Amino acid sequence: MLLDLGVKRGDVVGIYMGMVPEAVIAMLACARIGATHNVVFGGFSADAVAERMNDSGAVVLITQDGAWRRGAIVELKQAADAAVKRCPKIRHMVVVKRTAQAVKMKSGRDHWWHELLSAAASTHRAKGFGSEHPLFILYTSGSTGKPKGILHTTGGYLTQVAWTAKHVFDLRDTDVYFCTADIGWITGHSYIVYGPLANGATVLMYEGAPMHPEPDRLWTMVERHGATIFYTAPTAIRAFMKSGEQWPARHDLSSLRLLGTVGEPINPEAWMWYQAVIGGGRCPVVDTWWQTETGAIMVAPLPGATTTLPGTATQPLPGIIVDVVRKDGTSCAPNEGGLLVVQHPWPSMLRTVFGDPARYRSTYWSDFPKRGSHPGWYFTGDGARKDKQGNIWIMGRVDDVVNVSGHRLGTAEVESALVSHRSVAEAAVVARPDEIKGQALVAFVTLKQGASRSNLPRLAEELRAHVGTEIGHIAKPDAVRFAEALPKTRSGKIMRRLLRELVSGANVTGDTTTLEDMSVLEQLRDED
Ligand code: 7RM
Repeated sequence: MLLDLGVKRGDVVGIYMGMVPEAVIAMLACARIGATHNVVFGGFSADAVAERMNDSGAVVLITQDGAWRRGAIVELKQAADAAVKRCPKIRHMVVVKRTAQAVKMKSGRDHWWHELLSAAASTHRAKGFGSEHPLFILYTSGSTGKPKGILHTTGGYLTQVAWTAKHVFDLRDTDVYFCTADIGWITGHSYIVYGPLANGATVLMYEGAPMHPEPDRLWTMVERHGATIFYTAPTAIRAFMKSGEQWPARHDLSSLRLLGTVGEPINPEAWMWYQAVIGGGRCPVVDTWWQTETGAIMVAPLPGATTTLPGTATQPLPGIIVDVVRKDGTSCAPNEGGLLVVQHPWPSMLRTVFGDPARYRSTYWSDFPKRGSHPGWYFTGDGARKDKQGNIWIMGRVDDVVNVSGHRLGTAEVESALVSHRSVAEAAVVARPDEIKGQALVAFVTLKQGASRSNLPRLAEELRAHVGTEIGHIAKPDAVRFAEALPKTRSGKIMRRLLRELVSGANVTGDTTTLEDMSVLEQLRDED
């Protein structure tokens, strides 16, 4: 189909779809003909699509009429139309029929997937390409407003995603592997599509929302399909904890034999809950640290070989050389907080920021540059500490690491302490400038269903005391603010930058295009 539309090797093809099989088929079709795919998450707006298509120079956009989400239609074709108006290089749109409501088709430009397919040749011989041939561009947000087009290539990327999928998930032929990520994120690329499929795995892919129509939606599917491996994010685990154990308890989850997490530090409480309630105490939990930029898992236990510990992704995988260092590049002492660097190239590393090699250098390679005999290190942007056993404890992005009265604290640690309190569902901790301490902590907290809201000032005091007991008085937040919800990106990451701007008395000025629900921010601001 793509060849019939004149797509050539090296052309960029946009994919703006929900979680339908055709999305994976489209990605693999690009790979077969040497086109570079640029998947944009189906929850993004027309503006976000246009920006990403134009930045990458895409010539074709594959989309669908609509996607199903909580029983309603997400109008993808409509949004794609609005986007493509501003994308002069896009020559064709291919539209999968999924929801079948009426959509406008522009003749000559727009084509139905099923019509192109019935006209296309029924066989195609996959072409071979060099290992450094571009495979995909995936946009990710940085500290500035403009998203970065992370470029991955073919050989090294596939080598590392295939190896890590096989060994970190202990993937076997009999497994039914279920990863809840969306293919619009790197986790979907590497651990729904390329890693498992390169191993010939059976992959379970789910189109809808995790809590719809009820909070046991995913457990229904684990039971029905006999899923054996389950990979999700801490934010989802905390949401399941919040809705209560009765939901997983309704289902036979005994098919599960391995659980994974990714995306943010997992607080030990959530790790224990996941292990006990979902894993029935039988399943190893693999906490996997990696990034869009690293392409594949870098730090994680090898089940059966590595001793796991709640809250740490444990040790770098074989061949991955990381360290926690000070700003001057010297190694930190055990448990001393520092910067997580990768000191040796790895197969699936990003090759550049598409169209902006200067930004690639300055973002990743300027903190520990190549100089004299120093080879130059990759800076992850994450703060971490390494314990005596060599386990890596991620403390969050460095902008989430704060200094209170000369003490270096990971806001993630304070959050983890807060979440270990019986009333707390989720917490986000940020710093505001403080004349005496340098920085002071403000905690935003959402409460579990059923937690008493009758005396919030007393609960705030209790939470401060609780953090005092868990970490030490230095970590006690100066203020605890109760919220209905926390501002999150569509992939579930708490946008601490917005909270930081809010508590610093500054206007929230930065980019908010990745915020899932704008009203959450308004609500917090009104209470200010
Ligand atoms: C895979 C993914 C990357 C950032 C990374 C960290 C955080 C990811 C973990 C984690 C603690 C983990 N790619 N992060 N995994 N923090 N423990 N297991 O999420 O590009 O979207 O984000 O996510 O800060 O730098 S990403």
